[in-house]
Amino acid sequence: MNKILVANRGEIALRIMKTAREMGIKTVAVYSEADATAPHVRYADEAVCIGPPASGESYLRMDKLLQVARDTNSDAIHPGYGFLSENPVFADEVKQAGLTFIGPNAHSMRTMGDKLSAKDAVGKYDIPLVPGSDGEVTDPAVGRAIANDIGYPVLIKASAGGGGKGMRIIYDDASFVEQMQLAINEAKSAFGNGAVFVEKFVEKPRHIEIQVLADGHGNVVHLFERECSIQRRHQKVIEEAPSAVLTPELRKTMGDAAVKVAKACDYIGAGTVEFLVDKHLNFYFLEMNTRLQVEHPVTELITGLDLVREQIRIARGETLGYGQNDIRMYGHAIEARVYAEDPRENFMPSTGTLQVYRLPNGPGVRVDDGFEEGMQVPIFYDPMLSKLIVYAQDREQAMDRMIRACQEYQIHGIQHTLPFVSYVMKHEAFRSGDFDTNFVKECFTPDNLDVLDDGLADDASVIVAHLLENQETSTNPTIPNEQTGLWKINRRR
Ligand code: MV4
Repeated sequence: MNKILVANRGEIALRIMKTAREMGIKTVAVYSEADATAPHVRYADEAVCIGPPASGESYLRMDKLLQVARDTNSDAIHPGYGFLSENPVFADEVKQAGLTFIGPNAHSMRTMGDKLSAKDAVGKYDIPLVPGSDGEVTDPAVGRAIANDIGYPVLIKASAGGGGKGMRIIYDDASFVEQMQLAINEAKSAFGNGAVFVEKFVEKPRHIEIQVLADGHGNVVHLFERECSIQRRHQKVIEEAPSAVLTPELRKTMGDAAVKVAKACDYIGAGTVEFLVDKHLNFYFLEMNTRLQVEHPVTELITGLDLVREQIRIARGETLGYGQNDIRMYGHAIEARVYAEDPRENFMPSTGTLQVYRLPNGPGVRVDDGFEEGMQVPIFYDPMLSKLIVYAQDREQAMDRMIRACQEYQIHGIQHTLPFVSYVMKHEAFRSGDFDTNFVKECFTPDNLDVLDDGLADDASVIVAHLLENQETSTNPTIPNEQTGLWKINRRR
């Protein structure tokens, strides 16, 4: 493999290119007109514009991506996450064009992309599933009987849904039939597939996922878990490894189950098996993500493996070269997704220019990002600015390190979620490890931020003072920076 086309943008495009470069492999960036000045474009050995800003006219255009791959003599395509990463048609077309798709085969994507076929595939193995219907339910009377059997509340899920889309919770028998009809109609219009199934609603679950790696020679291992329960509206905000609640025994049991899930769909590459874990630590298979995930760095930090390197090695046909017993985990890693969103305004997307953008650094701090000071944050894509990842000996030190890194990280010009991250790191429920997927809903209101993040008021006053000072001498206000010394003089922390 001599040249990889990276069919993505932002932090993940850069992340992939960095490993490719270490491996002596050339990279090709593709970019939309909105990303012409983006770091991933400059980092690549070659870069080709593939169209207007809208994803549908650029990053999602299979024909253009394949054309660029041919024109540049690329021999492989890495899809990153999102966009075309879990599209089986794209995986097949890449292969038909004589290129290597750095990811699983289309069969695995199809099996896991449909929730019913996923449950069907893993049901043949000894993997715990949430109690519910055995397959699709079309007759509301049948669904109602199942619901009464397993007990309310129940969830109706669309087979073609996922990531929280196409779910409907039902609390009582009286509303079941009507709700199920609505769920079917919704699934038909949203996904073009009306297939639904019934599951017991697991209340206050934790979301714990297992990273797996499978080579093309039948070797499958797991790389332990990531705890991803801190999320809002099905968007993860904080992920960590290991989970504060898994015992070594449960870790092994869930890891073994995840390996079986991978085998159930003939998986090849890096994948993630999602489980729900209830308050009694019962776990249930939920779905499998057939891509490299946003939160992969926490696994890299506790295992010492480079997941992109493993993906590339597997795609080249190499064997893993190690077994389950060779893989160890050390220390504790936490990732915070930094979004261009205002945590004080119900996480509304915030747009603008990164007028000040200074990274934290020092022991145990990693930032994966795709922005630089002075850049506009484009409105066309995901509002994630960066991933702030910390690593330390244990969970306590990792949380303290995250708080320190949040203080060092300077982002001005747009609203962002760093104050929220600090808040979570100081919260008793998070510190003790006693939290679930309802944490944000139950434990966070915007009022919390101002009390705990005393640095923000300082930041605001420094900026206002500086702008006022500047107005007297210039019509062109500058931004406070290290040269002015203002940060150091005025800040208490
Ligand atoms: C559930 C559940 C409770 N019981 N299934 C949400 C996304 C999709 N992957 C499945 N999801 C859930 N399925 C049963 N039977 C609760 C959720 C859920 C959730 C799961 C993982 C992470 C965050 C979540 C937030 C709300 C609901």
